[in-house]
Amino acid sequence: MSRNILSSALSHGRALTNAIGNLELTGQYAEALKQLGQNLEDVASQEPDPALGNGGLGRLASCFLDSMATLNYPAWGYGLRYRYGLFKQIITKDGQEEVAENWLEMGNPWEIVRNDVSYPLKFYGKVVEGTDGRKHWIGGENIKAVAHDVPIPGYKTKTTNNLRLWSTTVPSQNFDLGAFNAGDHVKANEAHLNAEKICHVLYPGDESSEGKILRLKQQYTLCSASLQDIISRFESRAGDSLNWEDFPSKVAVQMNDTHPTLCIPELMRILMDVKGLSWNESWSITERTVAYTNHTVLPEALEKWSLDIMQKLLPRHVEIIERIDEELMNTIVSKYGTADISLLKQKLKDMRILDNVDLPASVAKLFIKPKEKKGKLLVESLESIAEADEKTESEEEENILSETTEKKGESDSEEAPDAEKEDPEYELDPFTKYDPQLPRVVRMANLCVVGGHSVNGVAEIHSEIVKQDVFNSFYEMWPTKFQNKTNGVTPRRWIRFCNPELSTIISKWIGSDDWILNTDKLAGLKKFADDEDLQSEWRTAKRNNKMKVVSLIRDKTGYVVSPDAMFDVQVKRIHEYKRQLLNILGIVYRYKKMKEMSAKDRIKSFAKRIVKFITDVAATVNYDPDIGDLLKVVFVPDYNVSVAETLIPASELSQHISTAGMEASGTSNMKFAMNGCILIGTLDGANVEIREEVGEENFFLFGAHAPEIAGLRQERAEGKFVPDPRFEEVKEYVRSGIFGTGNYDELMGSLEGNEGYGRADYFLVGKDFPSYIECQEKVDEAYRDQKLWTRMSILNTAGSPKFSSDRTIHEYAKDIWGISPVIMP
Ligand code: DL6
Repeated sequence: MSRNILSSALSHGRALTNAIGNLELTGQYAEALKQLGQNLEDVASQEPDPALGNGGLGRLASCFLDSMATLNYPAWGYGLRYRYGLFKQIITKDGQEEVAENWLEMGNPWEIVRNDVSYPLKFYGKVVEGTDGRKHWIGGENIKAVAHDVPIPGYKTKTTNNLRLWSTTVPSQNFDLGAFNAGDHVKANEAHLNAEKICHVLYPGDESSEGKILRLKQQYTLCSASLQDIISRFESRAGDSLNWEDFPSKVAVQMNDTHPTLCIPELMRILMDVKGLSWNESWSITERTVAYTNHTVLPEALEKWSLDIMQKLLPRHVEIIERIDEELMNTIVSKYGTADISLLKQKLKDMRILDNVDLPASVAKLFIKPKEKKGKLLVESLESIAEADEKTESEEEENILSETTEKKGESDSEEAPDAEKEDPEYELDPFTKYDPQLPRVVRMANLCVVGGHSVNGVAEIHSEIVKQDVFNSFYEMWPTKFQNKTNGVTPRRWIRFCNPELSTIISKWIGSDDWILNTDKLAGLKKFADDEDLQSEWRTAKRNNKMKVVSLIRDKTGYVVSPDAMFDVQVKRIHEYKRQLLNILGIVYRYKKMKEMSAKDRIKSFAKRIVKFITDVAATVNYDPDIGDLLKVVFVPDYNVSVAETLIPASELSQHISTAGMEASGTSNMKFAMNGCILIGTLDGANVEIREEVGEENFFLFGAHAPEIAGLRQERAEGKFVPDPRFEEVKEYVRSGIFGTGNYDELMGSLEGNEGYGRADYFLVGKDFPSYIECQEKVDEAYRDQKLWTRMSILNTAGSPKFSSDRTIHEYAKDIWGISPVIMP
């Protein structure tokens, strides 16, 4: 049995401290190093963070791998071995500079290169039908994927799972020796370069068509190599008793977002074209094997691939996708019938996998309408629809794709109705035809929902949005497919190892260190939340962690910050919906107010353009003698897991301030809460559940709620929004040039919807600004009362048991993969 997570990104962090921590050997290891004249911290800091991911998606996958090994689940991780990360970030006076992140420069001692485990892959070429009746994909570019294995040791267990990363090269016979010897060294190396560049960079730029092709090649490499590997293990274990029907009970493939969607047509291709199974057999196996986790509701982040590019690169997969799409359409027609033709049209538009691609004749002919007379459609009834309408709903659900498959033969033989020729009074609704002005695309998320047996969101509110909004038509069709799996983070890396001092205090007060495996025990801290001794130890640990951050900031930026100030932190990829702009404008507002106050009243306390704005504000505020230590702003460059491990334990307040309904979950919010940091946030993603768990009095809430957002946007678009004077004041202040010569007019304009500045404050910074700064005032007041603050901090840790990835993985294992732990003998 194996359960496999396929992820385009992984954010592992350093391996050494994690490995010795999970083996419970940290003390002995440090002692041994000491005898060699070294210290553990220095040695550990030599290890570069693997640059295999850049955000929450990849970090979640790494937490899952830790939990799967710790809980003894037989599971593998699969990913790509990128040579370079996204980029190394350098901050200059002009803003962000990006240079290649060469994390493999000194090699990687944690990987085992498995030259004995490699698989052939193909791109381009054509499809022919063989004499055996099977389709054969021939010709094209041949490459090979080579496995690199990274051990994932569990905590307090013998289980060590495997993370298999693929690199790409050419099959050895492809080296063009002739060209090389003839002196054409570039040509001789061309095939090598083409193959190897697939794994050169994490998320390569995809503005150009070369970039798009490269990304699609990456996705296919991940899917094909991993599936070939999984299948080869299944076959070798089955031996003589190989039965493909057993496949879904032995294997699960979890697609971490849509990047591995090609698993669906690739598994179909292998089962049909290589193993000789029928369409129906292959579909049934694929559908029961594959499951999909959605990680975003942003329409622009739901992947769409150009059908033309895909057709060139993966011709056989496009044939398979076309057929899945056609069968889906038949299913939709069967379910909705033709009584309400505009409903049927809407459902086809929502759910089709292919967008802007001709409807097949059998479906198109349902949309014949009288010429010129708009609105009313004449419906031609098909026998097959009448038959399907008689079926019960459950029969339909079970047979959804297999029954329509049998009808395909019939529909294939039908000629496209030429309405004009048959009757000049009638014409096909234009929506049935390809519009050459628009691209033809494959909607990967739709393919995932159709091909997977389970679809899950990553926090309760997000899973509701997935059902009620993003995939509502699919939810109506297959309600039981949809579920929620609230994210979690591993308490090993994210408390025990990154915050040893706090961990020791927790274990002392709870009476054991069982909480590392059973976070429910953290709730035992609640009864001591007001205990002065615990409070004092808790504050000392926080302060010691803050001292580490003082050094980190000095080393990375040159700024000297005071450990007496409140450490108020936002760590997130920069994106408009995460509203770093709201945060920095809040800071500008505070700065302005401080400048206006007498000294004794003061208390301590997009993409590139936003980075520049933040660093410009920092440069002004931090050198302002009127402000001194009362407010410091630091942009920590080149954020990664190791930086987070220092920053999070030291944070006192953290910002989770996305526009409600837009952050799928967030996982740093969980890490902060576990480490006794209090959250300021909107009712979004996992914030909602964190607030429920830690208690609403221990969470600083502000901002509009998700159901209000559409109405507020509408109000804004209609010019009915009246901005708060404090919001106007802060924008004016920025425009006055106080933060240097940078052009902030455009940035501020984007919050107003001035002509030329795009969407009118789509993320509602202006709307939430007053409640945000008022909430910050409540934060300041609470921080003045250090007893109250420490109590809130303790109750955040005590209220965070739910957010262990162990809980999340147990839920995936039970509800999606159907497996139990297997203890190593
Ligand atoms: O589920 C892990 C992580 C969530 O915590 C974040 O809320 C979500 O933004 C992130 N999603 C992605 C996918 N792409 N986008 N955008 O990274 O997943």
